[in-house]
Amino acid sequence: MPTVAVKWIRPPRLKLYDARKDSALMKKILITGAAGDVGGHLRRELAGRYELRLSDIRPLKNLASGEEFIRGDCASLRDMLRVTQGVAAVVHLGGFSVEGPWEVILRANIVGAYNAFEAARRNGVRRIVFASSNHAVGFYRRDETIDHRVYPKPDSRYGVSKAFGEALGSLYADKYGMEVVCLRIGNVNPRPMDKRRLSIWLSPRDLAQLVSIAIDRPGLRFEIMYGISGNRRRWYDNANAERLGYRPQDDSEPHAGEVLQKEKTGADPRTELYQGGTFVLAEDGGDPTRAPVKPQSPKARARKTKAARKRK
Ligand code: 15L
Repeated sequence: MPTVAVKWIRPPRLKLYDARKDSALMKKILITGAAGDVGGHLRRELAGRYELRLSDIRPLKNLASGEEFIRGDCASLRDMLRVTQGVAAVVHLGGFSVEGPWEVILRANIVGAYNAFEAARRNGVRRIVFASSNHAVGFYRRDETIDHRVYPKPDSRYGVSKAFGEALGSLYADKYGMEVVCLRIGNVNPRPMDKRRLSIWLSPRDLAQLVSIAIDRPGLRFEIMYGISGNRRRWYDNANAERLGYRPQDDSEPHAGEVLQKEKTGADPRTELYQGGTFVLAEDGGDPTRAPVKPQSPKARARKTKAARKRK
């Protein structure tokens, strides 16, 4: 039988597909409250992984490629309906981020959280990552280790608003089949700031890992994870986050020496007893390491915006 020479043509090398380079396949994610500190870290860490729609009551300049900005107030359902349109998931950071007067907490955090969930539901956005806080459980003592199943023990009106957001998430998951992940965030910072934060520190890259799990992990219904790094001094058993795939890369311990050396003594013993620290006593502010956040009435905000427009 005559032999036929078959020329071997090498098939073109298969390129591994990198969805991150193809914006058509990147998920579009909405981050509310994107102008805040946590939003800033998240934008940087998530750049290139998702298309980012950013929203805030404050204007946001210097957008990077892959980012768009739509101004919106989470206390307005109309605004929230506009900003949640056409996204794959919402990361709700918006609201007032420390203890404040009831009217402010009510508007920004209680009404704000409701609007975020309700607008997502009406627009068919199934997944929501809700930025809860360690202050939802701040009245647990520091000599206790708590996990995701404990009942809330808020240390402030702010903490109550976070427990409310978690409860809302549970309702929207059970009643409407939404997929909700609540992150009880400790303190996001490039480095831990004080003794309490050695226990609840969350590095920006660990934050991004948690948020990515919360956005991408299939088959979730309602979950609570603690937003902390792998701190040796933690007060939380974060087994639920680990079960969902979280492998923290950072631990506050290497910073402990420096932090403890700078720690001022003489704090009120009640703030030392509880995980929430100064929030357990605070009537305003709650976080002495932050510049006071001034609550603004809608009227004052409108005046400011008008003045800024005139200046342009
Ligand atoms: C929070 O929930 C606040 O948003 C943040 O500003 C810090 O105060 C943090 O808690 C904390 O407990 O350190």
